[in-house]
Amino acid sequence: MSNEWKKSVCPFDCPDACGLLLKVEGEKVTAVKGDPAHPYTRGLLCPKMAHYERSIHSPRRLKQPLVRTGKKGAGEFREASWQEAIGIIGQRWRQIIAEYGGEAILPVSYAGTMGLVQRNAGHALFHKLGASRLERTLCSSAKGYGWEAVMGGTLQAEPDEAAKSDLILVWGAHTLATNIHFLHPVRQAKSKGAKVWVIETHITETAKLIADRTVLVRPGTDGALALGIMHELQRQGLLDSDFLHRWVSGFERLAAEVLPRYSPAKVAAITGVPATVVTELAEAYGKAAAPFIRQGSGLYRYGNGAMTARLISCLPALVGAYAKPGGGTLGDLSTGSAFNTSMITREDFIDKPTRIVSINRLGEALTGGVSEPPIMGLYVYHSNPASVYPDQNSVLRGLSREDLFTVVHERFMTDTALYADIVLPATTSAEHDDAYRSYGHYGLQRATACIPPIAEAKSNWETFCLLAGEMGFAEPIFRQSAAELLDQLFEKSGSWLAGVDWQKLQAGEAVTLPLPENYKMQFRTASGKIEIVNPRETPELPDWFPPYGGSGEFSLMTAPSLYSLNSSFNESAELVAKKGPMSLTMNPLDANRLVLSEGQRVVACNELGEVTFILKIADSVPGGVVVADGVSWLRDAPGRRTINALTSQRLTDRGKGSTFYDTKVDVRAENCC
Ligand SMILES: Nc1nc2c(c(=O)[nH]1)N[C@H]1C(S)=C(S)[C@@H](COP(=O)(O)OP(=O)(O)OC[C@H]3O[C@@H](n4cnc5c(=O)[nH]c(N)nc54)[C@H](O)[C@@H]3O)O[C@H]1N2
Ligand SMILES: Nc1nc2c(c(=O)[nH]1)N[C@H]1C(S)=C(S)[C@@H](COP(=O)(O)OP(=O)(O)OC[C@H]3O[C@@H](n4cnc5c(=O)[nH]c(N)nc54)[C@H](O)[C@@H]3O)O[C@H]1N2
Ligand code: SF4
Ligand SMILES: [Mo]
Repeated sequence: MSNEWKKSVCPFDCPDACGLLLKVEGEKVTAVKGDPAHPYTRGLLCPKMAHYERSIHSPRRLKQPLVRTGKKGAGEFREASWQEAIGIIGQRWRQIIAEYGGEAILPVSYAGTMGLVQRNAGHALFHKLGASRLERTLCSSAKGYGWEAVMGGTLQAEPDEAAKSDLILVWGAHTLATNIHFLHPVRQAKSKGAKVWVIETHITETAKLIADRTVLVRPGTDGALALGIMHELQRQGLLDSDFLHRWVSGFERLAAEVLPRYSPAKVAAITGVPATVVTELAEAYGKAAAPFIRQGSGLYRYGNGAMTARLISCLPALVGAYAKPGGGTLGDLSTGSAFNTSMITREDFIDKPTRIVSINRLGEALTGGVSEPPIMGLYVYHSNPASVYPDQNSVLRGLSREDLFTVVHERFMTDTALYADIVLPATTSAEHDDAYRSYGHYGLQRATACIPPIAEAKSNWETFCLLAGEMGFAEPIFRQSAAELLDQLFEKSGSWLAGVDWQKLQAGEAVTLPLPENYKMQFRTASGKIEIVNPRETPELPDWFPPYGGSGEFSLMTAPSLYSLNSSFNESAELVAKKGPMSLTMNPLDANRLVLSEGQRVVACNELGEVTFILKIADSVPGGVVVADGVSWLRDAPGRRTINALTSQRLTDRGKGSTFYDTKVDVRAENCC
């Protein structure tokens, strides 16, 4: 029996995209470790992936297609062959298209796998069907929008730059849980004397681990804090005037029209950050030789998220940080332009433009909130809407519709799969071919299947090829393998990709997209300058305005858990046990006032729903804030609902993003009133 360590890549939606080594014995993966040869992840794995082999070979894996026999959501199914399941889907789709037109079918997918082929696998088929299109703005589109409004397509700092910084602001990022490898450059910088400030809504485990200073802001007020820092940089004479003069447009107008309104006292009143701390933070930022800002996504999931991103993107410009080795900012890297993914997504298959449905409003769309035709067919792959999309009650109402034909392609029986008419079993990354880029570093790596599919599981790509055959589509793309598609993708992509070490890439080793010299200073904007004033935006100048808020007493933080990734890894009893029961953490003074005690069942509620949690009390959480630990499956919920029964379908100011954190709740004992 062969027994070797094979290179692979972590497929999950995490900025780190770790290099993996999978120990393969016969047809089994028996162990997993980090690949020490990976230039950025350097052999370290997070706790979620330490036993990936147990997910791959979990007894809970879906093994064959299933056909619903009970009520929607009851989880009653019979086994079926692939041939039967594909036949049923084809027959129902043909009926729906005949009666309502192609737009009555909606594909729903997000980021269960980040692979270039498997993630984008459905687009070609759904374009051929004339289906509605999904606007995939669930994660951090407001953050991207705000960056682009100021910086255009400028490349962001690669993470290891932070090692050369003397001041790192970790701004709304739970790095220990969500981006563990960024701790490496942080530690290197700290060993050379750098200071780390964490800007958060509560004292996270990340803050406890790395922060020299922790600044707690009122949720959704970071834009005002950024303006306060800018006000103080100007007042204290810490601006880089040469840089501003040469590379920035609009600072004079910002200084004249906006900054006077953001004195430290005013900013303290908005943000809750003491005026003296605003002054000290500005002083530290302005005096640092090379300040670096690591932006998470939490602070942008608010009604004012895109504007917050615009404001924070301006900060480095005021002190010329983009010009300094170790300075600048890293939010999300958009390396997508390196790849000609239209070869896979095949927009050219769209006959006439079809309806676009927001992922953040799936609940509304499934319950009548769309123009004609109604959505009658739903195809969900590598996503778990019932758990992770906002307004769970609305999503579940939609999924419960007896007249909605739902197909779910999954690795496990998720909350969403329970509502399917047809469940199809999916492969894990160990069983299919793909290539992975990252949104947290400039690496790229190809991974080849290490073991055959478990039972009857099929990859996304194979499944869509079968469906294309069933629907009679003869385009050559539907007869190609994922490996062939990857070969073509690499061959036909642009000049950026041409710069990588080709042999290494094809051999499955990690490569890095080459960065031009002085890349942070090549401003890819319309004017070639950093656009603090942007004539294409309304308002032209960035300013702060409040988030949506709501009538509840507490701001609800839906903080990422160390032991799950969105809803993934909840299939593991071991990781769920490590996470512990679904908890809500509250400040001791608030708990006293509400006469609530540690360990009791409490209900958080607002106009959208009610969720039962087990109460934890800790002074790491300030008054007026409550913190929930990640996303759980309904099965593990002490009440009938999980966190997203409280979050809303409202969109961000720009970028059509989600507003998960812009959520207010009241909290009471479960058995009262
Ligand atoms: N373990 C684990 N890793 C993950 C994930 C996971 O669920 N678990 N999810 C993955 C995905 S899809 C993503 S997009 C990334 C996200 O990674 P992050 O950006 O780190 O996570 P976020 O959920 O966006 O929130 C980060 C922090 O923002 C804080 N925050 C919330 N509101 C505000 C605010 O108004 N101001 C400030 N300053 N801070 C605020 C929250 O308290 C939280 O600690 O992580 C990825 N990695
Ligand atoms: N309350 C709250 N909600 C959130 C967030 C939050 O911070 N708070 N975070 C949001 C963010 S940032 C994001 S990005 C979204 C993530 O939302 P999703 O992308 O839907 O992520 P997951 O919930 O992890 O679900 C992915 C599913 O894909 C399946 N899967 C994995 N690989 C494959 C494959 O190759 N093929 C198929 N067919 N299936 C596969 C997994 O088993 C898993 O059930 O959630 C969002 N929801
Ligand atoms: S989830 Fe992130 S940190 Fe963990 S192994 Fe995957 S890429 Fe690495
Ligand atoms: Mo995300």
